Amino acid sequence: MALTLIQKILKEHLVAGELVAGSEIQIKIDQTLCQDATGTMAFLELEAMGVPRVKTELSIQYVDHNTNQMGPENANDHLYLQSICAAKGVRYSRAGNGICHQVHLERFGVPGKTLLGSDSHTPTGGGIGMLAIGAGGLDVARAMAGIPFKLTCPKCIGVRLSGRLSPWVSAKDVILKVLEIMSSKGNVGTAVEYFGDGVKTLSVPERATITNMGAELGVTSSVFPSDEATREFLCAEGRGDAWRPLAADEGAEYARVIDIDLGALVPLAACPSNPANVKTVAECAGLKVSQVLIGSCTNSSLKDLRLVAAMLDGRHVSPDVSVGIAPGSKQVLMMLAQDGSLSKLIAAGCRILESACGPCIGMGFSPASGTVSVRTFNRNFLNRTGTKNDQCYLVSPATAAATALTGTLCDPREAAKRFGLQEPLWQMPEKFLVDDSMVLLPPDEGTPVEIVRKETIGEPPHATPVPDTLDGQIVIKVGDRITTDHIMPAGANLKFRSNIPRYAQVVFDCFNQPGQPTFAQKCIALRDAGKAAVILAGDSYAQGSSREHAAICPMWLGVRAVIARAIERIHAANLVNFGIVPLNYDDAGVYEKAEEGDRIVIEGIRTQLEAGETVQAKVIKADGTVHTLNLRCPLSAADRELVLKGGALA
Ligand code: MIC
Ligand code: SF4
Repeated sequence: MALTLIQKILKEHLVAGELVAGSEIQIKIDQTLCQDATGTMAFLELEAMGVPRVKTELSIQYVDHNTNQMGPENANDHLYLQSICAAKGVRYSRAGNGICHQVHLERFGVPGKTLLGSDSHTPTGGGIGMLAIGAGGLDVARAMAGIPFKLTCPKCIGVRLSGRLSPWVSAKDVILKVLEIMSSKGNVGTAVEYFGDGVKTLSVPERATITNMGAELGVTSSVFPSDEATREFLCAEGRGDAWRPLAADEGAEYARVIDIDLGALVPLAACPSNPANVKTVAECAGLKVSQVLIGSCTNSSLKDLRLVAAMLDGRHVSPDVSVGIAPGSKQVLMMLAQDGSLSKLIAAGCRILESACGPCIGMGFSPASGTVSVRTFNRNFLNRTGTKNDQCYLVSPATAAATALTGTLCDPREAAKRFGLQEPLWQMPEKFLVDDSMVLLPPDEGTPVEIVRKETIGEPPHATPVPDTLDGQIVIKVGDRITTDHIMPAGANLKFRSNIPRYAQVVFDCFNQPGQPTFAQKCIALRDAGKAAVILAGDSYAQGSSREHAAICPMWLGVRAVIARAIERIHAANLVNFGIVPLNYDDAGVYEKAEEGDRIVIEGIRTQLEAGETVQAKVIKADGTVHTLNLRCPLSAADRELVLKGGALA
């Protein structure tokens, strides 16, 4: 049978199950990556599992998220991570070396290999033909321990690219188009594969922008074939021996094919506050902008930043706009410095940030109240910038540079006319500047290593078994497309990632009202009374990040079930890992019948889940009225057993 590229890689790594879309399979993981904001918990979990040394071909820990906050927490995390990596046989990429996905693509990714990362944008690796998947920290810890990764065999969607991008239109516009077509919800259980004549016109950095933002579709992964362009990129990185050609079989069948003529695309923007809320830049043109930020794992490659430098060369950014640039890696920053692009950017008035996630995760650069921020990033979820009711637009580097020059959201083709710009030709460097001195190799096995555990490094908590009857309260009722940024805010709170009791205080903070008990306080009151807390949500619950804290912290507060129309893949797995029962409903009446504050009772929840997927719950109103809710636990028998035990760590 003719296989898609994703099916081929899955087949090579299959450990259990059958390659039938929708069924549960287990695959061998070749490489893992962690970043610091999820990594401390992943390594604490690995320690709790009693694993002496990792069993993968390559495991690496990056420090790119929590790099520069006030207080000792970030630096304490770094010390713990550096020492635990040395002890467990893991490479350690120091702060300043760059954003995990950019560095991994440059230095470690290998076509045809599997990569599991504790970050939702891990699929960036699909740009060189890897099957790269984002997961919660505990799943990555299990993979480091050599345990196969469990997933639903995805249904493959093919995106057939034809033609060639027109001047000033870029890879970001391609993925924004795909987001417009596929939207950011309803794609759980699918994966995207790019094919067609247009593929060869895209370089690896462009492909990586596209696979990176596949995370916003909510798909399991996105993959490009590995071809001449891939070989050229790997050779320029001095890693030509990692290359092998890979493509789908002739005649491979996709569940759906989306056709995109690259030549017909125009500059696009994702408008507030969802990456799939796409309009043409021309439609938004003229909007006054106060801030332009260029960087993030989506658009911080040498290609992207050289283009920006060329557009700003000899010009100055608008006096009304503050422009920040965060190069994706030390390699990118050094090459920009070497070829003079960096001084062009500085001369134009750009503020140069370190090679890290920075403002993408709310680390500074929050825009002024009520003003528009234009970013080359991948997420514009409400308040993610750190400013309440922010208005954040996601665009390509070319659109961002045009906006920086004019002070209004601007189509780069218009800016080109106005400033007499020519789109610079991108030529893959023959050799990238390779310097891996910021990646520390672990010492040989058996070398004694002292683990540095300062007072801000806590213990990973685990849940108790699910009780026979769940008796509790619906503590919060939220709508559709709740993101993990709503559940577990990052930014200023990100430094509490290694301290669960502290971080748990801000669960659902954006819904807390002044003078009213917070979500955390309500849950703790219930927990103290021996009652369970339950979350009720609409469609596509927990979009976005892989952060398992969105499960661990609610678990610590006593949340025992999440009832939602649908739950995103990574979060559903995180809930199971931490003993929270994920429950779905098909009938919209369920959402209507239950309100915040209602009592909820699931009698015999254990017996119900042991028997199958169907779960019946009762909602009891203050006046005594009772409604029955027909729910579904969308898990395999093994996962139902796991969640009943209190999750994987328990
Ligand atoms: C994000 O972009 O939201 C993050 C921060 O990289 C997260 C990981 C985290 O919350 O630590 C992600 O995308 O998984
Ligand atoms: Fe970092 Fe932003 Fe990428 Fe997340 S999306 S890994 S915060 S750059």
